[in-house]
Amino acid sequence: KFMQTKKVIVTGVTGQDGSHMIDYLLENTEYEIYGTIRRLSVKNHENILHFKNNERVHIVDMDLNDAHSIRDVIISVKPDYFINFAAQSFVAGSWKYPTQTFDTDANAVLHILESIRRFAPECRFYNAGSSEEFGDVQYSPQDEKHPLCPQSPYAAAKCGARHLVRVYRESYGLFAVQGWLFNHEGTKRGKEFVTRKITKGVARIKREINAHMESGYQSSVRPLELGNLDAKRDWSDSEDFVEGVWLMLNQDAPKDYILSSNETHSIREFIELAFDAAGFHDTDTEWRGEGLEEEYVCNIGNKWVTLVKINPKFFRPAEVDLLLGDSNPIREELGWSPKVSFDKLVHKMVKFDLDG
Ligand code: G4F
Repeated sequence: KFMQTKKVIVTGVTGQDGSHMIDYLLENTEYEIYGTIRRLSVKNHENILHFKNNERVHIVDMDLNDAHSIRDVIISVKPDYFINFAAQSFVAGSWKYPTQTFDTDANAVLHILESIRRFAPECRFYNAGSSEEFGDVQYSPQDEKHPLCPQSPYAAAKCGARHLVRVYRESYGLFAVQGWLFNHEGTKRGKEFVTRKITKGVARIKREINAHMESGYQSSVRPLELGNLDAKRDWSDSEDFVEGVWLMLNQDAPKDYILSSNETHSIREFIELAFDAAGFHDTDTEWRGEGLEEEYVCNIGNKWVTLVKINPKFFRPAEVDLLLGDSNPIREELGWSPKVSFDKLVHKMVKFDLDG
């Protein structure tokens, strides 16, 4: 008997996670994939170019801020899975665009849930939840029972979406889950996020120094400007996480899980490791000064060059000081395990930016 192949809608495919999710589905399933994109005046298709012409991938127009467009896509595709990675995901930006953030990260989730309930009630739904929801953390490591203490409009929107997902699951029996994803990075990460900003900055500085060394002139290296270096994050590789998301979607009964590395590192440590990966050895580098005057410097040819300095413009109105996840439940219950360590992740990102 003819078995119709399953259909998966993935939103946010021009971003890091959506792009990796499509790669994962192409490699590990035979399903038809519908990647939704929002029309922009300037195309941002860099992360979808490699699968854009694959016959199993259909790129469709959909705008999360337009409930009609969500409904139309769900009615016409009749998906078996709907994976929502699209979001205003930059925490700092959420103070500048709080309404747009709430519309995209919370109200849009309500529109998706309503359309699934009405037109595709068997569809399994995943919404991208965030460790930012734990915010002002009460204890470490954070587990699935940790209270929601959002510190930004972004995190508040994600908490709103989490409640909606649970309410729709309990009210209508939808298979709807929302993981708590701790920070996840990689070579497709946007350059406004701190990890990519650092690895791109390291590569630029390395090139500038090399150029100056060749010309015998070293004075105009432009330092990398950052905000709060004391914050600690639990960083993983985004490619490891899309597998965890797929496991969550295919468990027997819907349950929300944490995805994390179970390690935490400060921004300062990320900086040190990234410069080290580019050949700036710790014997030549050091931190100097305090507070706004703090700098990371390097001795090059008996001359101290500033690599990193503080710019208060990157401080946030409220900060999440420490994130450290406990992802043991998904490891034990669904057999998920990350493959890329913190060290490997930093090396991979630096190498990519040095080569690029
Ligand atoms: O890289 P970030 O911008 O990521 P943040 O705010 O932790 O959020 C990311 O992870 C969340 C999961 O935990 C996701 F939900 C969210 O969508 C996003 O993917 O900032 C990390 C830390 C912050 O403490 C920030 O204050 O780095 C600090 N930081 C210091 N200087 C900086 C900078 N962050 C950025 N973006 N730029 C700086 O110059």
